[in-house]
Amino acid sequence: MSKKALITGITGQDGAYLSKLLLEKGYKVYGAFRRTSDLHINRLKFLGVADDIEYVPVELLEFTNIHRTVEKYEPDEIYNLGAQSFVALSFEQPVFTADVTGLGPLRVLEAIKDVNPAIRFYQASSSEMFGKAAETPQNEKTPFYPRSPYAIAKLFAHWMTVNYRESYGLYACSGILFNHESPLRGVEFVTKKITQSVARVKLGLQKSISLGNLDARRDWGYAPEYVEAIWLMLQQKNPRDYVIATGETHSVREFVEKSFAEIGVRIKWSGKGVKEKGVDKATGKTLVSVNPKFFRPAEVDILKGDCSKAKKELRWSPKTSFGELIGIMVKHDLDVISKGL
Ligand code: NAP
Ligand code: G4F
Repeated sequence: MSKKALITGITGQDGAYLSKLLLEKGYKVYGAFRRTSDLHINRLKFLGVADDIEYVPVELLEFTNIHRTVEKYEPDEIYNLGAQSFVALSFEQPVFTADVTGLGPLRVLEAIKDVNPAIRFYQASSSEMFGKAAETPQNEKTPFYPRSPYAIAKLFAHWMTVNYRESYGLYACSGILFNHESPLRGVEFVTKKITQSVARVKLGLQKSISLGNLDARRDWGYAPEYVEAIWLMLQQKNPRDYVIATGETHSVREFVEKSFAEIGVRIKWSGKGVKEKGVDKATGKTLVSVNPKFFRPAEVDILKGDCSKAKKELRWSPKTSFGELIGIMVKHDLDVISKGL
């Protein structure tokens, strides 16, 4: 009999790629979505899997709803990907973020404990939990120092996952995933914002791009590979937590330069701080400027992961390079924007 998986956050980037992976593996997939005026399943449609999912309304703020869903659908595995996932917004909506991103997973854990403790649980934890990191690269033993309401909420959920595993024997894993991107990434995140803007500049639809901290460094990987690691975590003999990362770190500035290089433009930087500009070396036109409105009250300066444990125990390793990832994203954006999609 095929396994049953319940995925929260089905409409998001990872929800789409994970659904596709699980369907290919023969799973019955229940897609938990929060009710809005429109069920936005564009990512699932893009991957050609929208019609193969059974949609279930699940609100992470509502315990009774989660409990009934777990009881009714009897999943073998629950992947909790649902969250208020945008770090910048968490400074504006800290209480909401704490509730959805922090308490949401606890509600799911409680439902599992109550209904069927044999259900396997995955929690989408984040490298943001390392924050002002005590060491580089970061691994499963690196101390946490969260720098945003989002990261603090994720840390609460991380420790709850560990606690329910240790207290009640649940098969519960926390995947500490570093930034992972794709053509399906939300437009508010810096990578997609850059690649989409670069495509629009190339097509004459936009003149320039405004960004925040150009010096922040992230470990950016390719989302379709990261959902494989997520699935692998729930297939082991024993539940454990894993860092998933590429082991490379790059600045936002490098991301900008490489993205423009994809359309044959070389960027020359001048000025400092909020006066800094990135100009087209050939034409002198300003293509990049800094707007302090994109600065965060507290920043995470550098993230770089060490995924040795996942390599050894899950036999997972990243494949797509930083340059390849940017190439995939810019090409996709050029393609869909030029077709008016
Ligand atoms: P995403 O594209 O922003 O998707 C987030 C999902 O959560 C969406 O489906 C969203 O539904 C859903 N959601 C939000 N609030 C909800 C609520 N109150 N009840 C139920 N569902 C709710 O995020 P992602 O990039 O796929 O990331 C998946 C998970 O991994 C998130 O938990 C994120 O925090 C975590 N994570 C991501 C990364 C990364 O680099 N992508 C790295 C580490 C951890 P709507 O479509 O209705 O908004
Ligand atoms: O793309 P970002 O918004 O991603 P961030 O904050 O690293 O969070 C993402 O990755 C986490 C994993 O580490 C996930 F848990 C989380 O859910 C999310 O998926 O920002 C990346 C960096 C930041 O340092 C930010 O200050 O880019 C900098 N940045 C500079 N200009 C900008 C901008 N970020 C955004 N979103 N927009 C800008 O204009």
